[in-house]
Amino acid sequence: MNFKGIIPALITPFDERHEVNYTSLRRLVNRLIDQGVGGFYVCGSTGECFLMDDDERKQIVEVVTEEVHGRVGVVVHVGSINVRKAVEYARHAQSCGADGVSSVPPFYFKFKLPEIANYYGAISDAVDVPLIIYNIPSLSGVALTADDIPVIRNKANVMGIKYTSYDLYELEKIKRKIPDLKLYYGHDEMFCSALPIGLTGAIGSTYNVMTKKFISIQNAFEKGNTEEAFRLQAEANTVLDAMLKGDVKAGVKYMLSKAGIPCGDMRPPFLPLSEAKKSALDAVLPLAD
Ligand code: MN9
Repeated sequence: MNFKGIIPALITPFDERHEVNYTSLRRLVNRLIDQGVGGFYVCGSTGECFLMDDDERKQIVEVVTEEVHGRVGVVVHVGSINVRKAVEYARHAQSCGADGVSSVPPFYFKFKLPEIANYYGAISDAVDVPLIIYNIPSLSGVALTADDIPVIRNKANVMGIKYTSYDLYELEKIKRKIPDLKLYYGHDEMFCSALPIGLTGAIGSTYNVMTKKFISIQNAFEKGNTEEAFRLQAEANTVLDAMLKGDVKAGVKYMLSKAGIPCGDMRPPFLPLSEAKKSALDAVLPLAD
């Protein structure tokens, strides 16, 4: 699967009425491919998936796969606490030509590991494309460990993990104990710190907008120029610091809108970005390029 390097967790552009802006979505996809992204992660938390109608989630996948047209890999997040919905989204993603599917573990009811494994098994059984586990304990409330993943793998065709946690010790354990599992790191602000563990790629919100910066970080690291890689990461993190004062996704949308791709605000109940937070972002914007 052609899915590696810097991979945006695609934001969902909205218009003034919070309806999906498909024109901006298509433009964003093309701009990001031109900038050198190594794939797209569609309808994830950054894409506000849990605030979308079923039809919208599907239409976004249809538009993105059509626009990408095989130029890079597309993985669709199909997560839903309702496994029947997750299976439906997965089948639909495959029918659109997606290269893989991904999901957060089922949440809210505090499911046990065998239940989580069955959830992934049901998705995997429904499609031929491989699965990427989405581990994001800060939002899902479920922290999957190196010991948990083989249990899930007994039930599902898991090729990788999107790992959005600051716990790099656990990530190293995953690498050591499951060497054939592809690692996609998910915290943009620690990309450089996670790289030496051996990543296939990184999937994150700010790769929608600080794309070139993060590709440069990866290139510097691969050339052995760690100092330069961390210097660039520090610049990116100055922007991320300002973004993390609000919602990162709102900051990404604001920056893209300023760059000529109108993305609107996040969907309610998220509040729009305050003027103060916009000004704080404006002040550090030159460091984003
Ligand atoms: O998975 C994103 N995580 C969340 C990706 O949305 C919670 C990241 O890209 C973060 O937005 C970013 C800031 O913490 O690293």
